[in-house]
Amino acid sequence: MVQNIPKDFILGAASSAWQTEGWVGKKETQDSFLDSWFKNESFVWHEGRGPDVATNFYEKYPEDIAHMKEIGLTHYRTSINWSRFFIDYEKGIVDEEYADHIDRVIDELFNAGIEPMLCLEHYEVPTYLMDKYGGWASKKVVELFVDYAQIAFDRYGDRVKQWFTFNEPIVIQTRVYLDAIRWPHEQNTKKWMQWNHHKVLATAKVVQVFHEGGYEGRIGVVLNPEVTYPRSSSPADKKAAEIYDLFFNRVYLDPLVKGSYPSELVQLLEHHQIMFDHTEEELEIIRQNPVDFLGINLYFPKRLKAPRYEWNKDTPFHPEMYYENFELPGRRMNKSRGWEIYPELMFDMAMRIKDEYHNIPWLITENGMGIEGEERFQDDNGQVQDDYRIDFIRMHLNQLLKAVEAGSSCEGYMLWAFTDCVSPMNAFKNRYGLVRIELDDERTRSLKKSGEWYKQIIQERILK
Ligand code: BGP
Repeated sequence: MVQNIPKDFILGAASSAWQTEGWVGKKETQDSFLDSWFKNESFVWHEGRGPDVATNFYEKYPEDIAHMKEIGLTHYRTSINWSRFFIDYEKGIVDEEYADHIDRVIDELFNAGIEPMLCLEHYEVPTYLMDKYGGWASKKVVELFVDYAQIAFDRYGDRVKQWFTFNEPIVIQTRVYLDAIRWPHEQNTKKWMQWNHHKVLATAKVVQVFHEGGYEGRIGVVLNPEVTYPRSSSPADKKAAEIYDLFFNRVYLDPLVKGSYPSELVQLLEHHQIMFDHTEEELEIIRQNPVDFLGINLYFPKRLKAPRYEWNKDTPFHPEMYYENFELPGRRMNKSRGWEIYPELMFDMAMRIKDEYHNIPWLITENGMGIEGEERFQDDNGQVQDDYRIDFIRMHLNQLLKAVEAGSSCEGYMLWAFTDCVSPMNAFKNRYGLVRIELDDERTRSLKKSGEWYKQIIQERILK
């Protein structure tokens, strides 16, 4: 297999503010949801590690960007930490010290020949807004987010041309309010939907501000739609996959790309009395302001089958009433993360966007392989010999490039993550980076074998 990688095809890497920065310079009043969760329930975080130190990117970013330059990344995606960006969230008073840090990171990236892409929220909703307004349950928070976006565009828009509102906007409320597996453990399915709607609405409003403000570049959202595969061709299994798709994928894809929620979803929400509070005006704003492009995070396939049991009527409604997960016997697994490896999903997602979402411009904003105990693979010089990661990237890129040949508008691939970093709960258990981070006080960095390989494919533009 030898494939040419188109000249302009993005070959980058991603991370987020909270998963790398650490708390150096953070004020006590600037906790995000993640910081508070970590403070309140640190025992669920692997080895008690979390966002407090992370990779200390806040101080070490010049070293990381030097590594990015060495590898030759074309783009780097990270987020602005909303919770650290303000001293006063309601009056919009910016923390100049933190905002300068973002300036320095942007400039350093450009000096290294790397284009930054910025996300306005990668789960970093401020705790203050959670406590005072209930977070994204509140329309006030939608307004404050739109104000924040405008301030960020005004400040960085002269240099940053590619923006995203959210990273995986469905995730926090799914874990917290739908599944109730995370602090503060409140089960509330209607609130889950309300958060979803408000993040859709906030995206549409920010798109409007971006376009009306005449900022240069484009504005999108990073979604994590899963490619659904029914267990069998039976109508019951197919229906299970379709309903899953409505609740977890189309709930964002349809309004943000096509301008409206799927009517089948609306019917289900009404039937189960979890329809979100909204106005006609809000739906109109969503209709008028689709995103310019999409980032897609894609790791594993979602296999589904029809449920075997009747739903217990005393259990609050959960979409799981309509489906069960299906584990394909013999599937290839990343055992560290418990995720199936199925590279074909890249091609399948690309064809779906082409056929059902008018081939809107998009790119893979995350894909990668988190592996536990990577020190096992360090050679005598301490370099991680991560051939498994090279194979993983190669297989996924191969499928993506095939999709491009088949007419997909996919513009690139960004690996999660550039350096090892902190995962929610798993912390540093599974390592994702092209660059290893030691957990010493210095957070010492070293390039893995995959980093050298990535450098080579970026230089040669050939995938072998
Ligand atoms: C995505 C998130 C990232 C990152 C990644 C890896 O869903 O956008 O923030 O964490 O998944 O997953 P995990 O950290 O759970 O191993």
